[in-house]
Formats: sequence, structure tokens, C-alpha cells
Amino acid sequence: MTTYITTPIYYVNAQPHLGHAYTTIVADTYSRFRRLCGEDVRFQTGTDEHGDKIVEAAEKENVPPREYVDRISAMFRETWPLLEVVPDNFIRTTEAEHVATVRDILQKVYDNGDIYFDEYTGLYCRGCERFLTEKELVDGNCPDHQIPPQEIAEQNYFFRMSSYQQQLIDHIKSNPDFITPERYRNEVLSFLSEPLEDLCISRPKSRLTWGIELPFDETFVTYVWFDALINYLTGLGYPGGEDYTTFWPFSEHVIAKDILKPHAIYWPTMLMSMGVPLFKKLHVHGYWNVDDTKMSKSIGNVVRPRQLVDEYGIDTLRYFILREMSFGLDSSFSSKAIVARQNADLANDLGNLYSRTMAMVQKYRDGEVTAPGQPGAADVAFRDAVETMILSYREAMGAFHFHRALQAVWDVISMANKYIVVNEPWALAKDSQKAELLDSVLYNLLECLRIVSLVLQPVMPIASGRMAMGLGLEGESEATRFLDAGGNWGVLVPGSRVKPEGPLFPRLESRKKDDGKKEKPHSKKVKQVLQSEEGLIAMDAFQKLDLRVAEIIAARPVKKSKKLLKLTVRAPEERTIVSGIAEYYQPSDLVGQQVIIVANLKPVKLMGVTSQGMVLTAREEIDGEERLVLSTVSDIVAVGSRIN
Ligand code: ME8
Repeated sequence: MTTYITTPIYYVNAQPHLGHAYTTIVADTYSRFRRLCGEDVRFQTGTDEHGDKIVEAAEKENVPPREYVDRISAMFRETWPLLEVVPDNFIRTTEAEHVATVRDILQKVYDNGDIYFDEYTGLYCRGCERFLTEKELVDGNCPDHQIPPQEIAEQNYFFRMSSYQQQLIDHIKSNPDFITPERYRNEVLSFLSEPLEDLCISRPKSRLTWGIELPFDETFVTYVWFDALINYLTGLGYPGGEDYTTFWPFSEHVIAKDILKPHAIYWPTMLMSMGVPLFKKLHVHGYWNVDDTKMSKSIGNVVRPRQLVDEYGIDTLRYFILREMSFGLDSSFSSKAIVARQNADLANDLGNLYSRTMAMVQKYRDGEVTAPGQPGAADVAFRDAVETMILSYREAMGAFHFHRALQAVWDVISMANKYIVVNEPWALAKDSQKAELLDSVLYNLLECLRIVSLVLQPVMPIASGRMAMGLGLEGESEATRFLDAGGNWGVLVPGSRVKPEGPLFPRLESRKKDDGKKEKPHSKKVKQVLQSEEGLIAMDAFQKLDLRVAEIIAARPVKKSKKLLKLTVRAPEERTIVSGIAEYYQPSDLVGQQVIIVANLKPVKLMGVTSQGMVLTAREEIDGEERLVLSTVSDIVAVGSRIN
């Protein structure tokens, strides 16, 4: 199988931002996913460097367009490695090869009679770089740029786009996957239900010189969209290149909804006129807003990828944007949301599964991967769940449902965390009769982690590499690749050794903490206690407290209470504890966590539930915002262990 995946080529009138980063990370993730499935993949991105907008931006900076485009294009090119984005080709529309291809294509289309010269009066929006129809205007303004378009009358060259209208409708109707998600397909079909106008594809040099000169009239340059869309072919060496023959039939374009019309209407009709088969798929995503507000330079809320990487790290950023956005719909970025995902999904769920498993293999098997015993029903069920996840993951990734693919992976992570709680490896380790059972439990967990690291590779390449290294797998061996939907289980070799190196993901504090504000000084009362003996307690008083390590085995909300959760813990005997942490933790995230409890408190009734003890929490207060964080121990400890 083969895949050719492209991003839009970005205008060099602005520096890369979160929106550009999203599309490019999507394309990178998809290309990595396809490679993981053993496919031959080509991934292209680049910059769109001609046209009015670019000239205007260069003028503002007082530099010639050539110098300006070189500078901004380099910024895009240099941004992608910072996000672990690895394109096979970075194309620029000012490259000689692209200019030559555009001119060849124009000549071909002109020769076959699809380009004609005509007088035209129209409403031109400089921001969109195109003529708008009356129907598109909202209160007389361009809907995207909120300014009225200029009325321009001039002679120009036109492409007979209208000749291909029916052929395009037929193609979209008979290929349901040509434009996805469906809402964008419907939008295009609805647009095509009205007569299509021909496309103005030239600009007189009297108005614009920064463009590709028409091969058949040197007094005109090419309209920037007719030039830009051709990049997808130039990058493959069209018409002669081997790459063109290999990859073009498998071309998939990723764009956002803003440039649906050029990609879904101009481009396929251009290809029809050229006699080139249409691209295979157009994947259209929604827009990122920031704190529920449209990202804009004038508001000053433009988020830069470089800044995000510095603040949150590459893997967290990639995971967050793919997990948070349902492909096709708009989504909102906020610092709070990314920190919450890092702490809950990455540090807690995945990070804990990894470090607990590694710690147990170190502790109970001296770091060695031991052979599992005869598989019982529980082993088969565990393995089936992991293999079912691979199938759902593959299907979702292939359909650009990245958030669903990640959900499937996290369901398995949560299942594995529960598996630890249910199987109590620390108890098995104490019983020599259960050694084989412990080997199986540990092997199942390690295999699960290996597969999780593999399926996360397209999304989080660095963490996935660290996990694989921790599991003792180096390089792209058989054990780190999967080519096939079935037969994935059992690749780790008994006798090999794990080599974990510290936690995978640190917990992040929300941004407020490091915004330069000083931590609150100790309260007066605490100072007094520290300075005098008043209020101090003797050791024997402290020892009266029975503090124990407990494992949460169930968590449920308490009826009619926003704050309370009913926890069932094992320490090692089972007991119920009511804790006021409901606003800070999801019940499902708590199961499997080890916490510290006060075991000898007199029972109290809270909202009708009897609480037999208390879970210790840190009460954090920053700028009047309070948060409770559960206390825990730094290694897996047998439940019931006493805290001194
Ligand atoms: O349109 N949310 O370039 P461009 C999500 N040169 N994605 C966003 C976004 C946002 N808020 N803002 C931008 C052009 N994007 C042309 C393309 S292709 C032959 C020529 C992303 O720099 C998204 O992919 O304006 C969108 O389609 C693209 O940037 C527009 O980039």
C-alpha cells in the first residue's frame, strides 16, 4: 500500500501558529501511522509565496518580496522539526521547478481551449485573493475578513471551470470518501447545486508583478490559487517523475474548512481539464480558537508552536491537539485544558501504568522479562482486549478520527491499571506457589505497554521511544513494528531486561504558579508554631495516628453532593472512605491509585454515608483558587503498609 499525504502550503505573510501546527501534526501523525502499517509513504508540506498578500506583507517590512519570502519560509521549515514533524518534501512556489510546471500546465489547459480572455467586473477581496459572489457577502462584507470587497473591472484570463461542474458532482456523489467529514461534502454539493462560474486565473502586471508569468501572455501573472494548488503535483515531479506515478493515485490532502472551495472545486476541475486523475481524498478539519475566541493578531491571542513546545513539551502538545479536537469540528485551546490532559491522561493513567509495571518487574523479577505461565481465561481476556483496541485504533486512525483512536488506547491503559489492582502482584510476590501467576501478570502488563508504545508512536514519538527503550527494545526491530492487524501479541522475549529511566511525564502545574507572583508567605499562626514550642506535639502523640497505604478499588459520586466521592479502599481490609475530592478527580481515574489514609479515625456519617477514615490530600491555594491533590507514595507499596 502507498500513501501521499499533504498539508496546505502556508502563506508566508504570517509566522506559523497553532492552526498551521495542527494541520501539519495531523499529516505527520497520519504518515507515521501509515509507515507503521508497513506502507510506502510520502508526506509534503511547504510555503505559498506569490500574490497580493505577500507583496503587502513585504512592503510593510520594507524589504523586497524575494528577501521576505525567504525569511518567512525558513521560519516554517525550521518550526516543523521542533514538533517532531518530518516531511519528505518541503516545497516552495518560488522554486524554479514549480514555476516551470505551472507554466507547462497553463499552456496545456490553454491549448485544449479551457482558458479564454474576457472583460470582467467583480468584487475582489484582497484577504481571500479572489473575487467573491454577491451571495457570499454578509452585510456587504467579506465573511472572513469583515471588510467590503473592492469592485474591480479588468480584462483577464478565465478557466472554464463551469464545463466540469456536472462531472465533479458525479464524482463526489459516487465517491462518498472523496470529501470528509460528510458535513463538508454536503457543503460542497450544496454549493454545486447553483450554476458554477468560470474562474479568473490571471492578474494584470499593472496590478501585480509578484507571480508566475502566463506562458501565453507576458503582461499577466497567474492567479495565486491556480499556482499554489499545482504544488501537490510539482512535489512529485509531475508529469515525468517516478514519484508521480507511484504516489499520485494515493494522494490525500489535509486542509481546514477555510480553503474548502479551492480544494474541492477549483482543484478537481483543474485536474479534469489537465486529464490528470483526481486526488483520492480531501480531509477537512475545523478551526482552533483560543480560550473560545478566534485567534487573531489584533486581539493578541495568537498561539505559537515554539512557545507551546517550550511550555508543555512536544509529546504533550501533539497528544493534546489530536485528543482534544474531533476532526472536522472547531475546538478551543487553553492552558488549563492542556495541563489537565497532561496530568490526568499522561502523568496519571499512562505514566503510572508504565512506572508501576517497571517498578514491579524490577522489584519482583530483578528487571527480567519472565516467561508467562499457561494462559488462563483472564490472560486470554486481557490479550483480546488489547488486540481489539489495535483494530479500533487502526480503523479510527485510517479515518482521521484521531480522538477516537486515542480513546481506544486509553481504555486499554485504564483496563491495565485496573488489572494491577485486581491481581495484586504485591500479594502474589509473597506467595511462592503463585510465582507463575505473577510471571503471567507481569508479562501481560509488559506486552500491553509494548503495544501501547507502538500505537502511540505516530502521536507521541519521543515518549513512545522512551517506553520502547524502557522495555529493552532498541531500534526498529520486529518487536517495535506492527505490520498486520492480527498476531501482535507475545513479541517480548523472556530473558530480556527492562531499562526504565525515570517517569515518562511529569505532572504540570497550571500556568499561574510561574507567572512571577510570589508564593504566599507562611501564615502568622504557622510562623508562631515554628518559632515557639506552643502548638508542637510530642512524638507519641503523632504515633497515635495510624497512617496506612491504601489502594482505591472503587469510586462513586455521593448522591446530592458536588464535593464528595465515596471511595472503597483496601488497606488491606476493605473500607469505605468519603472524601471531598469530587471537584478535582474523575471517579474512573482514581481506581488503582495508592493513597495514604488515616486508618484510626472514629467513623463519621457524611451525606448519609459512613466514612471509616480519611484520605490525606494536599490543599493548594493559589490566587484564591483551591485545589485538593491526593497524597501518595513514590513507589508501589503493599497495601496496609504503615506510614511513620
Ligand atoms: O490558505 N485552526 O494558507 P494559510 C486550524 N496558502 N487550522 C488553521 C487555523 C486555525 N485557526 N488557521 C490556519 C492558505 N489553519 C493557502 C493554502 S494550499 C494549495 C494553499 C491552517 O497560511 C489550516 O490548515 O492561510 C488552513 O487551511 C491553513 O492553515 C491556511 O493556511
